[in-house]
Amino acid sequence: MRKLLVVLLAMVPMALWAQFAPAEDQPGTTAMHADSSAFVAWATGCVVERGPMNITNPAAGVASFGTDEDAVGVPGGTMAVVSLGDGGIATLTFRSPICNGEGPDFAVFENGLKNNQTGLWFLELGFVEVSSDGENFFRFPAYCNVQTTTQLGNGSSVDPSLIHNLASKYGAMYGTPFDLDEVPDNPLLDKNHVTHVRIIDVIGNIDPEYCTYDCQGHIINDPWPTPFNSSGMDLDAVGVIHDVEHTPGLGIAENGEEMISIYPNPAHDFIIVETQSIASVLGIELYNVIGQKVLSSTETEIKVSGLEPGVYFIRINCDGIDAVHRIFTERIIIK
Ligand SMILES: [Ca+2]
Ligand SMILES: [Ca+2]
Ligand SMILES: [Ca+2]
Repeated sequence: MRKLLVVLLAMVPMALWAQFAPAEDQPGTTAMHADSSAFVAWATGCVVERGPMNITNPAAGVASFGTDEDAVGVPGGTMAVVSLGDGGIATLTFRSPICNGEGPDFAVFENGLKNNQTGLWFLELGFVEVSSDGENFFRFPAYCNVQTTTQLGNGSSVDPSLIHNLASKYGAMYGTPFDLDEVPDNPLLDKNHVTHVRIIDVIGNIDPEYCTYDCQGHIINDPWPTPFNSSGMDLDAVGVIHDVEHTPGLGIAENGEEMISIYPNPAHDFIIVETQSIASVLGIELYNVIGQKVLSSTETEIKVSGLEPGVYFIRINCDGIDAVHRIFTERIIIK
């Protein structure tokens, strides 16, 4: 009886943690194989800003395994990757912008490895951010419920079900899916026109001086140090599930015209929002470049002569005649 109680008590902390989808070889996984027919395109461009091999010893130099090209196109597997180093950043671009369809919209591939002794996985995690203008990036709320008392070392393994919304949750050739619905709405992000995906290596050191945090404020414990040329997250590919090119009708009315047109742009005294096949405009808002709302209206003719000249974003919230709710964001200049 006492033994049972001990076992039950030991399970309590586990029950407090939200558990997420399990490893790719378990039922209920969300892992997506590289050959999945769900992928309609792959990243066409990648620029990596390498991080140090060891953030506590930058003089030793940066990660150097692979090249930016290794993250472009289809996944190549374990060795066809670019290593980011501690805190390194990869910014990927696409021929057609990613849009927010039903379920996951893209997936990130890394070269995680199963440890057959522990049954757990060696994973080098990365934060994932998206942008619809290449300037303002928005992070997927990341969860990592791995313990934070003992530093995971190189080669250590963890249970992927403790991890959510971090790249490299799964092993080589299996993508980790990301659903744009999970990024909090922001007027500076058009989820139906995502042009950039950014992956940022989770440093993994649990020392508060160097650590990184998940969205709950938990330190992310990730294998560290990895003081060699393949340091940090090893990016293989980014696969697109929903993009504008493969989603006919997104923002286009039945007669082939854009559903929203905004003019004049640049504007001086007023902006006119013209709609096509829109049942109702629920609201129009104008934001400055730092995301402050400067104006809101339900009129489609908006007086802007009182605003400081500069770059703004107009956000139009509406229902189409097809009963689909849409948000359009456009950059406008006020002179
Ligand atoms: Ca989606
Ligand atoms: Ca790392
Ligand atoms: Ca690595």
